[in-house]
Amino acid sequence: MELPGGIGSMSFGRPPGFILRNAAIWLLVLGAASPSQGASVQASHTGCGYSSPGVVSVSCEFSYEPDRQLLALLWTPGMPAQWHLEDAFGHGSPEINSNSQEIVFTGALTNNPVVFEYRVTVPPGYTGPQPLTGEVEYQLDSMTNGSSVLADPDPLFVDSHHRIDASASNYGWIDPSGVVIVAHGGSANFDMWPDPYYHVSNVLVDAIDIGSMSSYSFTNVTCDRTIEVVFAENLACMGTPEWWLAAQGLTNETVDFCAAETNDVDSDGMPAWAEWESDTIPTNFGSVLRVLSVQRTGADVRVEWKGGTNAWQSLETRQDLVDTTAQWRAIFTNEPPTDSVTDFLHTNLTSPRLFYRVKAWRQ
Ligand SMILES: [Ca+2]
Repeated sequence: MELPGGIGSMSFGRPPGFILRNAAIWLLVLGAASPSQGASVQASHTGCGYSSPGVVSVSCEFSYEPDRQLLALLWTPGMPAQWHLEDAFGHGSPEINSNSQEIVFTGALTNNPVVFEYRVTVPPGYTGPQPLTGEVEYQLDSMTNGSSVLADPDPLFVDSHHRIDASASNYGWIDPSGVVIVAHGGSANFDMWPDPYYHVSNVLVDAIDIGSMSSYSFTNVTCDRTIEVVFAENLACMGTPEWWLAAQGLTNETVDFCAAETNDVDSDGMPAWAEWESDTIPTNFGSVLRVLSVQRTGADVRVEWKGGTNAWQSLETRQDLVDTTAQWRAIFTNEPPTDSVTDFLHTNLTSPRLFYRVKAWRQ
């Protein structure tokens, strides 16, 4: 092993002539040689896939305690036989050393983390997952001897094929769905199909929202990928869900959704959009949000009303309808599921006159 120039005092704990065949054993030997140096370092590498023949790129990162100086670094990739370490570039001017086995750093190691990339040529005939390892020797200024870590993950698997995980929220589907296998560098197209009265709200590719679309194509796939489609309900002009208007039979070929939501087909005084908000039936005159009675007994008032069962309700009161500075004030909030008939006792009243109203809404 040759170390980079300028650090001749560096001394690794590996006995001279020790031949590394098993990374776990090597780590054990070094750990015994440097038991209490207390360095906090982390090495990691990422790579996705390869074609055969072709090239695989591996991104590497080595980080250490921020108040330390990195004196030396040596990165030894492990890879399938016949795979060839080609070149490297990044922080510290990494180069492939003369034995084509190790990456040495010929420049100043002033970055923390040290970030670099190396490339490996893959000969013909390889398919499927292949392991890559990274054995990292280093010395910080706080250490009398060098030490080592294995790059995480150990091993890193790269693959000639990749998977695209395709999934959909409720109210639609994506085609194809589930796990789709794609060759390295290949393509795959996905179509989004919302249920009736729904639309594509968001498409997330690798968990990043890229907006709304009816299809999406991956090209030059070099890593595992994900795609997820989220559907949302279509809303008429005033916010009433189209599926609800259709389910209530309020639309036909001549009535569009925005007209349907303003109609009051059961003549109960509530247009369809208000019946949606209060969860009452827009085709049933008796199903409507309405105050049934207001009864005063001494200083108490009992208010009774009817409505739906799956909307929020609040009972509000006000002393004066003319005075614009007077505000409606909520005295009771009814959280769904509610009873279809509710009453509330307003107690210890001193005002000679009070008005009440009931409000309903969906969340
Ligand atoms: Ca009704």
